[in-house]
Amino acid sequence: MRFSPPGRPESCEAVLGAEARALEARAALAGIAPGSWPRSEVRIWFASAGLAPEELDALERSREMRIDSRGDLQLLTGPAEGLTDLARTLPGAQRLLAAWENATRPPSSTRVMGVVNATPDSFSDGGRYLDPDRAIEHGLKLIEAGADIVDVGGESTRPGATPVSATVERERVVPVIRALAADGRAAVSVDTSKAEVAASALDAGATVVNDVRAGTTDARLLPLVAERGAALVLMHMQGTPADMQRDPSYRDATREVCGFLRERAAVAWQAGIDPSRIALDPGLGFGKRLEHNLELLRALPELRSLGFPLVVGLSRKSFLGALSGERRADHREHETSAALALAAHLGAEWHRVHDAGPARAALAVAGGLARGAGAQRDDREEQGS
Ligand code: HH2
Repeated sequence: MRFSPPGRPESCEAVLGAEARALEARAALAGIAPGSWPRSEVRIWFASAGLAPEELDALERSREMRIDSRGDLQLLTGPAEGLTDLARTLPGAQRLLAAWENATRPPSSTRVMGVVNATPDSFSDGGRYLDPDRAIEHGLKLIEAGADIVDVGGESTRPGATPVSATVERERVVPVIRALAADGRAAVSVDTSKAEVAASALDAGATVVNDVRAGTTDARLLPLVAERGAALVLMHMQGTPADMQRDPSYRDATREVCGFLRERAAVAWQAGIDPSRIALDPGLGFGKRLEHNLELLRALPELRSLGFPLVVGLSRKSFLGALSGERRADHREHETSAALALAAHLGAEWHRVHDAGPARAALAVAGGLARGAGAQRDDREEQGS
């Protein structure tokens, strides 16, 4: 089924389109940061099953483009101009070009999403902000420190956390959301998978729904988001918080996470949510071992080939402690800043963090590095003033 709401760039339609479903375009492999690969040269991994035999044939016959087989994947290299020429007549080449452009486009905007956990049991700050006044005060501090969005949650999703009812979750988040939305300086998001909680949060002024279960557990959630015109974060999780860290396993983590997010984005789109209001999150720490988290971080440029902004929540997570040896989650601020700057360099646009100030500083450094000469000029001006 094809669906293309007005205003959506053709490229994303091409990646999500039904006939492209089988296409595993792997653009900009690990180590190639968005914007850093010369855009005049194309380097795309794809599964040949995603192209019609005559399309593959035409690509192979092209004098400018080169295809190398690596297992079940093909690596296409050559000048972007050559692929653009082929794309005029070959739909398969069009899809490959679209995936490449999405993966390598410079990040459009970076956003800091400050976490407000109105819970007794969150993994790094459980119990500190259960009291609504303290949660509001914390949210305001995050905004002052530079958060563009504050993400308010009333149920912990740490491994083994006890689920709470919609009534309890709503009572925890609504007063906090109402106050932070009334402040007006930052957007407010609600971290929930329950339509009932999301509806009350949107009534209280939230404009973003962050669902770590990507709309898979409550069939009313996506239609609600569509009807209210809210933005939506769809996150990947393997298993449930109760069992996700027992034995996470993947044959190909990148491909599975990519496939899941693409499918959920398509379902959200079909439910009537404007694609320009969808962001995707690989769900670091949710049903993932250390190696899966690292692989997914390295694969951020590939995940961008889906054409949606990427949200990354790595703040204080245990895989960072596994690397540095820091056992206390609330002492992992340096690990968080280092990983955040790398994630930004690889194309993450929304950064979900417990401390907004250090995140802003890390983003300023990553942004300066990406901008190069322009940033140096700014520095000189600052030094001279
Ligand atoms: N991580 C947590 C919760 N919500 N949402 C998105 N989109 N991405 C994430 O990585 C993510 C998330 C876990 O962090 P936290 O809220 O601090 O902990 P807890 O779930 O224990 O409340």
